[in-house]
Amino acid sequence: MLLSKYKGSALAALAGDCIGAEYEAAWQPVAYQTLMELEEILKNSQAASRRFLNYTDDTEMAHELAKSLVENGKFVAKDVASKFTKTFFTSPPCRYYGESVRTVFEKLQKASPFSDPFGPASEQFDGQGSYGNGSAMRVFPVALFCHGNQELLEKLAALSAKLTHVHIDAINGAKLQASAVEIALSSSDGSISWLEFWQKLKDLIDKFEVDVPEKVYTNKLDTIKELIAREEVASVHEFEDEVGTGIKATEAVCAAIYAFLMCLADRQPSELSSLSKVQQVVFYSISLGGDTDTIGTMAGAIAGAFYGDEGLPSYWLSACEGEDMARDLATKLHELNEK
Ligand code: 8NA
Ligand code: MG
Ligand code: MG
Ligand code: MG
Repeated sequence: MLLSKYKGSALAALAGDCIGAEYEAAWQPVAYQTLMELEEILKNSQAASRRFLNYTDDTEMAHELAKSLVENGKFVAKDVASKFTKTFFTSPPCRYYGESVRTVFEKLQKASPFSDPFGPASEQFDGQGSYGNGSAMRVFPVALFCHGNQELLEKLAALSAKLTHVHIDAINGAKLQASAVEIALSSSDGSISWLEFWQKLKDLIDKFEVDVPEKVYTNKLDTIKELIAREEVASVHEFEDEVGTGIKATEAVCAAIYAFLMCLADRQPSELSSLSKVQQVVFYSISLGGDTDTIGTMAGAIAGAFYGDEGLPSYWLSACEGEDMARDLATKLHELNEK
């Protein structure tokens, strides 16, 4: 069962990125009907003519991080920095990296062999660091690697973030997203209510933000609870106003958590009712619009870790570039964790 959760996390993260990337540039809510039309296309296409969906920076970086953890059996900052940098400069244009992170990789490459892996990130935005969601979008392998050890998870989520993102909101976003995947790995469908899941996240964020003057995550998690408990489902526009779906870690991470918790609370839209739970979370998260590939990949990582890989249809996975790699890395991270 745990192996199914590992595979579910890596594969749903992949599907969320690949499917979400189809709508990334629109920056608009995505209609359920549009998503269900894609579902029909994927379901009915023959293997030979199957629509092929490329993954983006989210998966590319997550897989490099996972490969480094697997190869070294521990987090080695120089190796992760080296892998991130090498793939950045050799990957095709369809990866659509964030606009500012290029500067980090250019500086890392110049200073190769990566003597100061955390230096360039700390110079971003006049020393403020990036608050983009790039730290959280790629963090799920840390949760798979650290399963059962929350202290190590928090440490490695922060360290892996700091290679590109030193802003406290980006670091806390990575810790929160990794923690959500860990809670999902550690619990099972039917054994935890959405409110209990939310409370676990709230207890952690209270700790992460204890010294942060502007408690953005704390406030957004409170808003999320209020929105889910409310009788009428919030419109996507209201969600956008109250929480946000943009490239800031504080927005995209909270949007992914909201989508997962809404489905756990059985408040997902009826238009998606023919789908499995994992599929519903991925589609619902993308429907929120904004940074769709990143919200999709993070919601997928949580949902797959919770429900396992059974609900992921083969016609989804075979349409996604990187299926074999995701499966292989999940299996190896599971083996490592068992040792
Ligand atoms: P990043 O570190 O370059 O941050 C992304 C953007 O956030 C920057 O270019 C800035 O505009 C803004 N930003 C971040 N920190 C600050 C700050 N301290 N002050 C002012 N502005 C700031 O990259 P990242 O890795 O965080 O980005 C991840 C996102 O980029 C993901 O959604 C990923 O999918 C990708 N993305 C690409 C496209 C595209 O079409 N190229 C579109 C959306 C997202
Ligand atoms: Mg992306
Ligand atoms: Mg906004
Ligand atoms: Mg994105």
